[in-house]
Amino acid sequence: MRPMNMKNATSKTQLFQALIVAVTLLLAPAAFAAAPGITGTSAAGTSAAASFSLTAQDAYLNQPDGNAVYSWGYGCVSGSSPDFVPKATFAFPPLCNTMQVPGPTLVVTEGATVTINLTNNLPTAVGNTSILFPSFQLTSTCANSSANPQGLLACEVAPGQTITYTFVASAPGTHAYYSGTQGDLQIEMGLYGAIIVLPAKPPANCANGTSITNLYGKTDYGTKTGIPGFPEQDFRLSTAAYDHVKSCYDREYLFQWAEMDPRIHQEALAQVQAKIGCSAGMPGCSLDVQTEPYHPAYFLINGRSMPDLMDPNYAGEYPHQPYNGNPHIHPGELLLIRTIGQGRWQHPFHEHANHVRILARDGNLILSPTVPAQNLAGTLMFNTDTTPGDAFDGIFYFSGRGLNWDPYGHHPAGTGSAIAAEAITAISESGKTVTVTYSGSQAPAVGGNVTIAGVTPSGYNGTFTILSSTAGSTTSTFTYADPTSGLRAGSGGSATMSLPNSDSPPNDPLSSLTCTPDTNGYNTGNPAALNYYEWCQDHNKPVQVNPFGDVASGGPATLPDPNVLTNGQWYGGTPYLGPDASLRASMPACDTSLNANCTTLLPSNTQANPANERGWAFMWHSHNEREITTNNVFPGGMLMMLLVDSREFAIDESQ
Ligand SMILES: [Cu+2]
Repeated sequence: MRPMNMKNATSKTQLFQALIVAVTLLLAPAAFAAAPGITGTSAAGTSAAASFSLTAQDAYLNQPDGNAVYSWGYGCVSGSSPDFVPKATFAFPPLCNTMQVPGPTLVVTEGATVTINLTNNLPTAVGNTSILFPSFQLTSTCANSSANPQGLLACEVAPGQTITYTFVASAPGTHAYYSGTQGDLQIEMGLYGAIIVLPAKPPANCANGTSITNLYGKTDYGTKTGIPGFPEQDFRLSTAAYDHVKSCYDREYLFQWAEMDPRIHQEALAQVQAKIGCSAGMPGCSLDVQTEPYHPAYFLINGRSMPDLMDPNYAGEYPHQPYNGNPHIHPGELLLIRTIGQGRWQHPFHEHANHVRILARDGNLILSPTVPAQNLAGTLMFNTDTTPGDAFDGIFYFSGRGLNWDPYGHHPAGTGSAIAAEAITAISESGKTVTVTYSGSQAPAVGGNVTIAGVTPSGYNGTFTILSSTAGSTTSTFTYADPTSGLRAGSGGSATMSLPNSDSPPNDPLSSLTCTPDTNGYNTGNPAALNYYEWCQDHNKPVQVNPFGDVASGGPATLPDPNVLTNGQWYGGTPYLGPDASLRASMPACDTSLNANCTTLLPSNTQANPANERGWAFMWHSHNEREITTNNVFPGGMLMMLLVDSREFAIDESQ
């Protein structure tokens, strides 16, 4: 946790803001995780009673511009030790602070009797608070006492007092909870959260390995091909979102959208501080914060803004904002998107890469009127608006179908050879045949490509086809036909080419896979195959381009200048072009007087990605441009990146 005074100091200049954003983007690890929450006193997966002890308190929320914004939120009462879910191991220990925004995600099972004890530990001048559970019928009655008076919308709890709400978790799905007291102020200040109700009887087909496409539980996955990280931990809360055969999912993420107007928060803080020590219910012991006009400057997903939301769940920098927003899937997997519109505004949530099939709204599964037991009827949406107080569940998947690019990054030659950049020790020309001698004891394949860079004169630099090659004990040679006339000899530089039998294992374990299309065009014959669910029409059309990838023949794409197109480490709106993009982004310094085409593109942009990661990044964001800024600085606000990685890359949701 950074000290507050430091944060405030750095917020003073735009320069520092920009720098902090840039540095944070560079350092942000690839972090991705599920829908973390707490289960109260009964375990998830049972319909037994679930009891939660919550408190409402104040604290400060960290924003990427350096601000620490005074806020109110629900949390776990001091000293309580709830059960955290999912049960898989997180990189940072799960934590339920006494105040967090959003409030703790309450995970219960359909049919459970849910008891929530809420203690009002907000500053006395704030007055009463409460919780509304808009999807459920309360079974508790209101005492209508001084401690628990009946309010306009909810039974409330006076300062320092506790109230108990009970209801039966009747409807599976994603639901909101939020303050039912002075909502224009209390929800704005952060008093909101989510309830996830898991189906009591998830359909059997959702666990049998045919309906699901993910790699969880496929114990031999990766071990056969020497790929670390498999089997992956299972971060799902269940195998199905509803008691319906078509509601299976492979991964799930919860996104709560809300905005903040810092002026309201400053006014609340000033009034709270001016009334410290006042007695509850006495004249003057209340707030009069103007909630109009409304000019939000912070646009939050799960209480954080870009880029903070890409940091891990429970990361120490955000003691009161434990949940991140960082979806991550393999091609073909079914991603359950749980979304709630909190706050006051509607937000145009746009999922790039594919449309989203709406599964349910506020826990109401949308079924076919003719065959409801088998078929769903939710619409396919380009943009899934979030509406205040409204939740939806949607199913998303990405196969790469129709892109004309292979998201698996296969090597067309099928050799699995390693790429090497070798130092050139001599270069000579006879006729138009160039002989290159380089350090190394391996010869590249004839017919493969080599890219020469840094040679003087620069006419030798470029990408050429190898005509012949000879391996030696310390140096080896190859030849190519020079399209430039008049050159005699050169010096310096390096040659980048594919070399067989490298000491390192083949860097592309997918290199010699076959793709056999089913009737829909996907490779689904063997669920254990590395390229299971590949769209076969694009097989062997890798995104990596020689010399930066391991594709000797080059690929269909040329990497854009990251200074032009990137948002920090991610390629904004364009496919992330694989691990070898890092090489280009971090090329050693070069002398443009010797080679006009050499570039030094620093700071590098993809270094944080694991070496074997190759996939695609897509912005998932608000389509309101203002909302992808933080205090008017881009990038920020409601912006996250969906990462689609090929199946050889083990997705670690532990962060
Ligand atoms: Cu968009």
